[in-house]
Amino acid sequence: MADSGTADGTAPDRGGDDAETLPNGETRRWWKEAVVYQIYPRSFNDSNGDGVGDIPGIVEKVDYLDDLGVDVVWLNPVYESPNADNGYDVADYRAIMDEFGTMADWEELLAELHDRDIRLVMDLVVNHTSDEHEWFRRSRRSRDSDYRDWYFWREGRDAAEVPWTAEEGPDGEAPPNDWQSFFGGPAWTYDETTEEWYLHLFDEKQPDLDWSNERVREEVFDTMAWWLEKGIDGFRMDVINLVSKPPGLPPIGADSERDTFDQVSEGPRVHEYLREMREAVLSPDLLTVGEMAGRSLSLEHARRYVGQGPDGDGLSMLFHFEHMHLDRGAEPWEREAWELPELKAVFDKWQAGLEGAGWNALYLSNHDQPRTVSRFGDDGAYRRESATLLATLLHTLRGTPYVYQGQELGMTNAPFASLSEFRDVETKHPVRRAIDRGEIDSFEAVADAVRANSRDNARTPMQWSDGSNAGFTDPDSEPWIGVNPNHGEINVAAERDDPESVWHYYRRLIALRGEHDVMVYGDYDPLVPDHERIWAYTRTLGEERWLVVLNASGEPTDVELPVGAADATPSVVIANYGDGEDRVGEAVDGAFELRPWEARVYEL
Ligand code: ISL
Ligand code: CA
Repeated sequence: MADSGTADGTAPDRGGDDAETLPNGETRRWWKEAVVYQIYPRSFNDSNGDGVGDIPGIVEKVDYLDDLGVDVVWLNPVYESPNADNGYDVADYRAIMDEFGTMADWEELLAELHDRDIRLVMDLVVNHTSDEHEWFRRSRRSRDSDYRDWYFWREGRDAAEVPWTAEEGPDGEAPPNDWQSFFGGPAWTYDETTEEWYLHLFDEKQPDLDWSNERVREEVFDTMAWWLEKGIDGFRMDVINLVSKPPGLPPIGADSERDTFDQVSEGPRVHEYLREMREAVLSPDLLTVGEMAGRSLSLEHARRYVGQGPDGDGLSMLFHFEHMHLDRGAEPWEREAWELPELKAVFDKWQAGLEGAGWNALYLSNHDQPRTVSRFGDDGAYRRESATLLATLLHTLRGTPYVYQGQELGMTNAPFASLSEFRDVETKHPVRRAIDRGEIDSFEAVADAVRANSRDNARTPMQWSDGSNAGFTDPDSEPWIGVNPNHGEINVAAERDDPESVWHYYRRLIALRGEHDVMVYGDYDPLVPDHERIWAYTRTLGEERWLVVLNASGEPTDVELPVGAADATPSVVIANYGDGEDRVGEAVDGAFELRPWEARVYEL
């Protein structure tokens, strides 16, 4: 791997592009070989006892990250913010939020990471700003402010003439169109100062920037250049597929199957804007990952986003949401049933769909999603087995794995007992609103579904120890969100002491990726796609061939796989039952017997 920078925070050399090509035509890149660790600073480690995680707290844990072996840290937003949406409402892109520390603390973090060859990727939140950002303050002042057209200001409609309504706003006036905020209610807020409405796809404190304004794009690119100058290694781009709004902001219409995400994602100029960004500030040596929110992203658009040729937008990779929508209904209190073949089909589609065209980002959870083991595994009797099986999956597909803090411990969803224990706008606002409007009876009536869906599951504090507050903050302090009561059993200290733990298994997987090109670059070929319990595939690079066999169920399962192993007794690379020692030297002949949630990786 290339040198990843120096202790004083200097960026690694981004010089000439003479990247090596592998036997299957894949281009070698550091960000393909990397494992990314995502840190949600508010919930990671609190250094000063105010109950809120902070940057000095992350600095204290840099050696922890180094021991785990990760190559990159993606930091959720740490910019100045009133925290209506935990930092996704940025008031100043070039300053650090007071609660998290100072710019000097951030610089120290970058230097400490680079010292250990760990790179740093920052969150770029530029679909919207905070309403407290200077640009919006000015925009709001008058209809002829210089900043007016940095945002979307429109006159209301006559409520008698349109089918949509809003509770707020002057009598008889409806918002400019029928778009809905992703956090509930209309996507427009009426502003008395100038008697117009402004657009916010998220919270009313998150007004959308109008990217069709060239000055907006220039400011965004300048901000990016400013952070790159400070030595960072890339960006995670928040809802970047929403930045080009359809001209005229057309309403969705009553009987349409479409929702607001469908209406605003992959807008007409999105690729043009990203190519402009690529020209202005990006390079193939940066890790750039676009968050492509919503359920309507097509492979065709995806290939353009990650295309590295002259017509591509040049992002390193993207987050799609297809697997995230399998179990979730339209509202926070709605759930959908799903079966394993559907989940496999989503991954098969994206593995094949980007082959030769771009690179996958692999994730099973993040700060917006429930915990991986509770959602796709079994957080009861087979917590360790299912968490390690899911870890095997994450690290053996083709793409770059993203590990969300606590996932390496098999942290679980939390037992929130009442609505007041939640902190997230995406949970609280829609549920309160639906109760007020009589659409649901009470929190208790929908508690199970809300608990299963909530983003707050991911946001309970990192479990460092079995002590009070899980070692996240001082024992006497009040954490900003409750600690999961299972920290007595699930915590870093205990798992580091136990060689059989989820943590040690993650550590081994991460190390393996650094040693085997086939694990990173190998072609992916699915086996038994319709099997209801078994997930199996091969990875092939030149002469090397690996087989991954996963029993994604709590039942012992037999399976015949058409693998045609050259060697009848292939070696086990890694396995989650006693490291597969009991299988060494065992003939496979394509017939496998797997224990509940058993995972095995063979070298054929
Ligand atoms: O898909 C979701 C939940 O299942 C959404 O929360 C989705 O992740 C979100 O709409 C887009 O997320 C990003 O932008 C939001 C912010 O609240 C999220 O934390 C961020 O990841 C607005 O900036
Ligand atoms: Ca703190």
